Amino acid sequence: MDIKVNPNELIKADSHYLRGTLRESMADQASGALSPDDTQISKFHGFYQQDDRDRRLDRRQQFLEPYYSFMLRARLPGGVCTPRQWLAIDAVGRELGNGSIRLTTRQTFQYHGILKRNLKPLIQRINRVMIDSIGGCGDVNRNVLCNPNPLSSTLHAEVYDWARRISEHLLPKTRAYHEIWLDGEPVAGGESEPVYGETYLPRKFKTALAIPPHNDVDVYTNDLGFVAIAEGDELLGFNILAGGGMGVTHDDYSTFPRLADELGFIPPQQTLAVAEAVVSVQRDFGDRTSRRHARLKYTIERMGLATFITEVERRAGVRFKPSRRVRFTSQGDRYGWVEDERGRWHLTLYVENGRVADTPDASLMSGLREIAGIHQGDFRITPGQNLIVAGVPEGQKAIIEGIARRHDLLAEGRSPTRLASIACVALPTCPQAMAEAERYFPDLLETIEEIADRHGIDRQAIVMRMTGCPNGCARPYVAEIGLVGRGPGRYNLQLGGDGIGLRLNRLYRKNLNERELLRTLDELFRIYAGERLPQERFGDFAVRRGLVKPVIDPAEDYHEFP
Ligand code: SRM
Ligand code: SF4
Repeated sequence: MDIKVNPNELIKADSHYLRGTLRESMADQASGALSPDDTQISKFHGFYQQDDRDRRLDRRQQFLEPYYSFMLRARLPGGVCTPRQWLAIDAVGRELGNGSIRLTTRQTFQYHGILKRNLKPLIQRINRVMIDSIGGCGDVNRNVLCNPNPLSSTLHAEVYDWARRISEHLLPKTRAYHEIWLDGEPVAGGESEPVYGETYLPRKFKTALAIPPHNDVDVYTNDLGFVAIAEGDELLGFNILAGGGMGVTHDDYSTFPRLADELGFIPPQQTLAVAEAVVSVQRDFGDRTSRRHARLKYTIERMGLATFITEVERRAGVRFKPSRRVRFTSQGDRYGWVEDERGRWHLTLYVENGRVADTPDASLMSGLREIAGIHQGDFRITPGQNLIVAGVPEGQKAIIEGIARRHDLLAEGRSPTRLASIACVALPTCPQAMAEAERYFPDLLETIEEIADRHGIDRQAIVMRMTGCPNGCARPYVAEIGLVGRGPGRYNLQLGGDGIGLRLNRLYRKNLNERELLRTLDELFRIYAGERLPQERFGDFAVRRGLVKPVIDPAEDYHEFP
């Protein structure tokens, strides 16, 4: 039988380990774009070609090519960077990007609006402060998540170190990035990719490390998860999870979000071997014909969990022990000051939907620059698109808090639901967006807050997440309320997450416009306010009240209506 591989597989195979014709594309001054094949290869180097969707029609009417620019995503394991690095990130965003920095749901930052001619200088500038964008995007392991807010500094440091080591271990080994962007010497002789091979993975691959009881990294939504098991400060090992993922295609019942399965427990020294084995099983068994079905979650569904585990054990040379018991209690960021065991302080700031910019109404970018100018610890980007000023000595607390207050970076004064909520980028840069998210969600939330207030539930945090399409970049399928873009001004309403990221929500109403959505939420909040049990979360209520059924097997019944 003649099985057709996806065209992306041929592009990767022909790219000479991710070089493609990027040099030629970059040298072509007649267009602001890359060649079509290079737009695929560029993702492995950390950037996407985009065009400003607000300007599409205007450009077409003027017979001009779309207004092309690039989004670049850095690699920043665990979201950690130094004040010196932040100052460079900030300067580059102002000088070579669109004047803003976007903190992402995977603890790194993106620049938007980079013109083709500015890509190379930009990559060189961030490289000077030891930041790269290798594998920021593309069919490889992406930025590795790690709980960013330490209470136990020793345990946290150890787990973060594993996040860094996994990220390094799973980096592509090709020298293409260094040659093309950093003017490195071409490699003499042949190259190889010991982990990935020359066609890399069938699809993107995501890894996260969680430190219970906080599930701020939404560990179950990743292809590969490590849940730290500790006794006091001592890291005993990890429970390993595999097969999580969010992306769905509207009305395609063969696609579904999925929470990861537990494979078992391993001691720390087996971490890299297991990570590599999971990646290699996905490399060899993942679907290379349909990108829609190529993530590890579908590979596990096809192979069966038991066969998958046996294959991972064989390749890693390990035997999983039974998973240890863990308890997660929260999914979001812990705002404000937290003190760790060494008496150092960590301040989680609020950055609405992760957009760091100076606008007529706000001066977040200037505020963070001012903090970076005096801060002696480091910064940590959170999986909730916020920023932690970490490792502040007692003597500097008041100064840093003063600057944060002046620039409206503190959480105080915001509703608990707003603080628990996130939205993806969507329009105008995201080519996949069907509806608004980042630009629209803050205003919509204002009306939702008024409704919550009217029903007396305004002190209750509800984890709410909005995306402009079903790809799930703000992880909306593990929110108590998910709003998933379907068309201009229209959203699917998902209900029933548990607020800690251990339960998928389910479609409640399809394709609502703003009026319908607000009316539906008004009615739901009224019932919730009247019938909830003491301390009962909104998502739990939605399930108990039978508004939606819990998802038992996503492959079987995710798309079923209540
Ligand atoms: Fe995402 C594609 C933005 C986290 C699932 N995502 C995109 C693209 C690159 C659009 C595209 O294909 O051209 C978006 C760029 C928009 C822009 O203009 O910046 C985009 N994704 C983002 C970010 C910036 C959202 C945010 O507001 O923070 C996040 C960057 C993460 C990072 O730093 O690496 C982001 N994306 C996620 C997550 C959440 C996570 O990983 O924890 C998911 C769901 C988890 C998952 O992968 O299953 C996610 N993004 C997707 C998908 C669907 C994948 C799938 O399996 O179906 C796509 C589309 C694709 O891959 O074809 C996508
Ligand atoms: Fe774009 Fe969709 Fe991701 Fe939002 S969820 S950033 S609209 S791909």
